[in-house]
Amino acid sequence: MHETDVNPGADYPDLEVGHRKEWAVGVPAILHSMGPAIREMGPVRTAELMTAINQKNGFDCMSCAWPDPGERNLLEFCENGAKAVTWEATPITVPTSFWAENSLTGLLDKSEYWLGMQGRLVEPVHKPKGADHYEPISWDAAFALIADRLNGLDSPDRAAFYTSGRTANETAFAYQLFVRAFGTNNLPDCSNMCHESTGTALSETIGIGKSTIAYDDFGKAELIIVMGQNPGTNHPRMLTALEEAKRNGATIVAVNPLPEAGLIRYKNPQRPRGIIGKGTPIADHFLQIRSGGDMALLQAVSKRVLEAEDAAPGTVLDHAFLAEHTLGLEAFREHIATLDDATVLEATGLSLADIDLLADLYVRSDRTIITWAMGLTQQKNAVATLKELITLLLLRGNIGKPGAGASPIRGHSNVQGDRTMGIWEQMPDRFLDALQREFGFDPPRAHGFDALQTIEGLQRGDIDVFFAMGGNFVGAISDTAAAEAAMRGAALTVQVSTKLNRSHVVTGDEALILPTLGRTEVDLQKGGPQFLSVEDSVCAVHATHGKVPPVAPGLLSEVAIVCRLARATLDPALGIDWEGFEAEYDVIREHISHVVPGFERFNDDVRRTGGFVLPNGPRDERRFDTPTGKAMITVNELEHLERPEGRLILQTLRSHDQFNTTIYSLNDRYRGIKNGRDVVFVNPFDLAELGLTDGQRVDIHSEWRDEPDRVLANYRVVSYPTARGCAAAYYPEANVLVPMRSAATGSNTPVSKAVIVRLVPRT
Ligand SMILES: Nc1nc2c(c(=O)[nH]1)N[C@H]1C(S)=C(S)[C@@H](COP(=O)(O)OP(=O)(O)OC[C@H]3O[C@@H](n4cnc5c(=O)[nH]c(N)nc54)[C@H](O)[C@@H]3O)O[C@H]1N2
Ligand SMILES: Nc1nc2c(c(=O)[nH]1)N[C@H]1C(S)=C(S)[C@@H](COP(=O)(O)OP(=O)(O)OC[C@H]3O[C@@H](n4cnc5c(=O)[nH]c(N)nc54)[C@H](O)[C@@H]3O)O[C@H]1N2
Ligand SMILES: [Mo]
Repeated sequence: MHETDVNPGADYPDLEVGHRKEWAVGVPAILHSMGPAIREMGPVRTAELMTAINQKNGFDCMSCAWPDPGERNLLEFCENGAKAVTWEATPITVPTSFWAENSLTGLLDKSEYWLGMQGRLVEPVHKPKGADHYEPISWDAAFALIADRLNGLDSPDRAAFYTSGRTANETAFAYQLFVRAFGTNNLPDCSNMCHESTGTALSETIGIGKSTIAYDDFGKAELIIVMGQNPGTNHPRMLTALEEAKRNGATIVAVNPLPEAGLIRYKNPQRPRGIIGKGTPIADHFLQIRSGGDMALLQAVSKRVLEAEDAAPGTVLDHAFLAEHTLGLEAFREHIATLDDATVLEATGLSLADIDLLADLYVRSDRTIITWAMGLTQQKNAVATLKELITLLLLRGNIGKPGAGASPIRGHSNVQGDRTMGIWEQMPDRFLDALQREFGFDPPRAHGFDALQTIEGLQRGDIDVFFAMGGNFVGAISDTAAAEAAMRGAALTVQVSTKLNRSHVVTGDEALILPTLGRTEVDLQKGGPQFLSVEDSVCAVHATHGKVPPVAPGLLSEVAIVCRLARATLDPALGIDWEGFEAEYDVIREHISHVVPGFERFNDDVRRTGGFVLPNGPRDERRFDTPTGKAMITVNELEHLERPEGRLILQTLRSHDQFNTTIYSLNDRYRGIKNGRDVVFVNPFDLAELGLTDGQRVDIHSEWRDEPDRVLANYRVVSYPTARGCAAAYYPEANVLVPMRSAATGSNTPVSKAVIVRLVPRT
């Protein structure tokens, strides 16, 4: 493989490595965030947008799925929210001349950063078969073309319809309806690469794949364990909630291979004390775990909980809860008794004192919340790890009581809502039955393809049409070279997008780009201005209203695109009122209220200030909708990564100035990186052991049986206090190191957080 094939623009001559920061957010961060906005958008548009983010009549910030507090600050956003808004609301647009001036071959050499910086997409464009350029096309011709190709397929299953998690509820519902009426369940989404392991583990154990807490529970917790998550960068407003919890007396423990800035210290920009001084130390305890060691840690803590109960019977376990609501305790007790401390120490890299401390804190706390994100979900053993996390909570009845619970922190701002609306390749029959009752057609029942299966389907030649509602599929999925080769095998690829990215330049024979409105923009339809809605990490649904005029005339909303495509493609005899949907989104909401539980009064509830919270069995009434009707305490064989001699465990993660595959700048301020992304963070003791030095240039090799090494060439080694034996590099560049077959057991999520690598000095 040619090393720059899939990582264009990866040369950073001005790379600087400075000191990492111990604190996060604070006033410098907010100032940082306003600079680019004011420069690009001017002070008036900036003020208009920044005062509308996450406000009651404003728009929902698209930077993450962190919930809004009941009481909102005037500026209810973070530095990274401001970056996301500026990135979308830029007045810069891609001119028509761009398409004639830039061939696809030329664009293949551009970085994600460069592509994103070209501005907003404003006209539909088409790349004909055999051509090396996109050229403008009318909306009607574009829809007619896609309809023609879809209806020409031998089977609807020869098309796949991807969704990225920014898509709002109403759009998602209309989109899955179109796809199922067309006849397939091939609905891969970004969640397959993200929190799928959470959905799988929680559905099996507690009967719902979502958080069991409400926002207010943070303020009531005695202990909060933050595992595998970097809130200072990815969910900055969570730090405010953690700070409040601390003020109320909570103890906070961070479990992470990296000492992430926000977890260590936080300066709250909303309060005077946050402006001066050193800020609040957030984590009381930091357990610097080895990558992939969480399953062992959770089992070890559960074992200690059971031992504490044996030492003082009746005082540690929540016996009433366990007897009434759970199954499986005895088998678990037997299994966990065999857990051996030596294996745990090896797997976690922690000391016995660390583990005893966490167990002691947990046994003493009556209300514990555990939060997590990608550090736990993107592991080979992710599903088993998360089942162990649930067991630990169940032992002391920490589900369905105030201040306690399991709290996956979602990534994309509506990734959770998209699932609620039916974006899933394996929606259960009760949803499909409801769809059938409401619309009178037979939805397909066979499960469709998830994200990795879609790439495999493309590789086998089983998929001809790939359609993406947002996102950057080839940029985000693992095994970049294989994914790109597969995508090139499609007959037609279609991207509905706000900005250019890699997925627009790696196309099928024929390709289309359909530009769309962003969340910040006013969405005017026949029925007047429309609003949309989203669901956050704690199952609260609220409206999002565009604020500024669209960046260009002629842009269609995502809803309009779905509705017009559906009208062009589907038999009108189906009788679905696509025209009505497009004119007035209340019509879509009315249908949702008949299909999706919890949305019965959707049109009223969504208009209430602050929206509404969806029902949640475990949280509301300790009801567990598993096949047994009980929460399941499971038995899982401990799995952990063996690290061969001379190798490191590499995780791929986000810098502070990126949103997934969107690169805002080449800096990662909290980690001390400037003007470059070609860095690999390694513990100084490991460097010494490997005979490497800080600043040295290396090739990162990932080794897989029966295939040549995968190589990420010419990276700068950065000596960094990560856990021993671990390393880190930025996603998406490092996707080349992860083969498709490296996926989590049970959820098929790419193992992005644990790649065994060898660092080879450049000569
Ligand atoms: N600004 C910004 N905000 C975002 C995003 C963004 O790219 N930029 N992305 C959004 C999306 S889609 C998502 S899913 C979320 C992602 O939010 P995060 O999950 O916080 O994102 P990552 O950068 O992948 O960070 C993973 C964290 O897990 C730790 N980790 C890695 N391996 C292990 C392990 O084995 N055990 C433990 N305990 N920890 C480990 C890493 O050190 C790191 O701190 O953020 C969302 N918000
Ligand atoms: N190695 C590695 N790989 C990973 C991860 C990792 O940690 N490591 N993380 C995984 C995770 S958690 C996720 S969620 C996926 C992300 O996968 P995706 O969701 O597919 O990727 P994004 O980079 O978020 O998509 C960005 C693109 O979305 C489009 N866009 C932005 N706003 C809108 C909008 O309002 N409407 C429409 N239609 N388009 C819009 C823009 O064109 C932009 O270029 O990546 C996964 N891949
Ligand atoms: Mo994500």
